[in-house]
Order: sequence, then C-alpha cells, then structure tokens
Amino acid sequence: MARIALITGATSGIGRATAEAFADLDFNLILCGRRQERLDELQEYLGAKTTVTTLNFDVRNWVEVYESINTLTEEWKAIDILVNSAGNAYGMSAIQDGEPDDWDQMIDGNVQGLLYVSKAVMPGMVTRKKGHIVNLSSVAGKETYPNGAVYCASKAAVEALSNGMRLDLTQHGIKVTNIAPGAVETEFSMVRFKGDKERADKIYQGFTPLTPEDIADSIVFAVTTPAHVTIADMTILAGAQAGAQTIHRK
Ligand code: 8X3
Repeated sequence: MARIALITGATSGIGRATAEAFADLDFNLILCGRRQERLDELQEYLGAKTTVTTLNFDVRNWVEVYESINTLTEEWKAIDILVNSAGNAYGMSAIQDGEPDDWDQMIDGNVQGLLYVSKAVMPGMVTRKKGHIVNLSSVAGKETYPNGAVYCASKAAVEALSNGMRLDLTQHGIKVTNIAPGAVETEFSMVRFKGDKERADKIYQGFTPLTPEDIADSIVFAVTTPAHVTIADMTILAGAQAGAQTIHRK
C-alpha cells in the first residue's frame, strides 16, 4: 500500500520540492498551505503522478489545524509521514530593534505551528505504532548569528522539539528526523526582507546556494531507510558554506 505523507508549507520552497520528490515515489500526498490557488495548481500538477488531496489552514491556529485535519477520511488519516516544513523568518535586525509582530510570526509559525500540526497527527501514529516525523530546522537552530536572535531561537526550539519527540515517540515505533539546511535559495529571503529583492538577492550572490530539491533529496533519503535505521539529524550546507554565516563568496 502506498505511504501517506502530509506536508505543511507545501506550496513553496522545500515543502513543494518534497511534495514533488514524494510524488515520484508514489506516496499519496496531503498537501497543506494557506494559498488555495497554489494548492489547486499543485494538486493538478502532482495529481498526474499520484493521489493528492489538499488542506488549506494556517498552522498558527490550533482550531483550524485540528478541524482541517479532522476533515480527512479515515483512510487519509492513516498518515505515515509528517513533514513539518511550514515556517519562515520575518525581519532581520538587532534584537533591540526587532518588531514584536515579526517575533510573533516566527514563534507562532515555526514553533507553535509545528506543535499544533504534530499534535493533530501524532496520536494516530501512536495508535498505529508507526510513523515518521520530519522537522525542518535550520543551521540557524544550531548557531545563533547577529541580527537573527528570534529566528535562531525559533529554530533552536525546533531542534529541542525534534529531540524531545524522538525521546517520547521511539517507543511507539515512530521515527523523528531533524533536517537543518543552510543557505537554500527559495522565497525565504524575500519574506525575511519583506519584498526587498536587492537585499534578498545579495544573500545568494557569489556562490552556488542549495536548492529546495537538494533538501528534498535528503528528506527522501531519511524516509526511505529500512525500519532498523533512524536518521536523527542532518545538517546540509551549501558547498561554499562552512557555517550559518561563513560562506566563501567569489
Ligand atoms: C535559513 C538559513 O542561516 O540563512 O534557515 O538563516 S539561514
């Protein structure tokens, strides 16, 4: 029977690339996002390869998350793989100049959102005694950099949650993988810099950044290992990158 994967943040970046890679593996897909047109477009595109359903909800709203996931049929609810990919950075400045609204978005989306979706999915996995949760952290969760304190804190929380989930869920037959990408060229910097394209473009200049597909390859590797293997944690940096902000640019 085909495995069922639920992916949050599926309409762009790493989430979308993971959806494409999973479709190639014939996984049945529950694609979640906030932009209905993008979900429809993705359903039509990937529906040619595999069975796809979509859910439109905001991960930051527990009632929306719970009610939306509960609209799934019993068959779809038997989720084998949860990829918590939704998340973003908003603003980049010294902490004393940070905007509380930006902090809320990062903490609510990257931390609370991951918790809410996991809470809606984990009990079923525990009952079925199988499952795999893949959390998208960041190199920013492993090292804090200037002007990124809150984003880095939100990703450090993801690291702690991945470890905590693994400690609590392994005994129930559930694997937990933490994926920590470095510089990946997606809409990430455009969102972080609030549409300032010049500032966003600069992040990826002078070296070859990772692509969302590079990260999707690692996720595929993690979810296709045999039952006796758990990939607990992977940090994936660009070839020219040695740390979050240590990038060899030409
Ligand atoms: C994105 C990576 O280090 O540019 O999570 O913030 S970083």
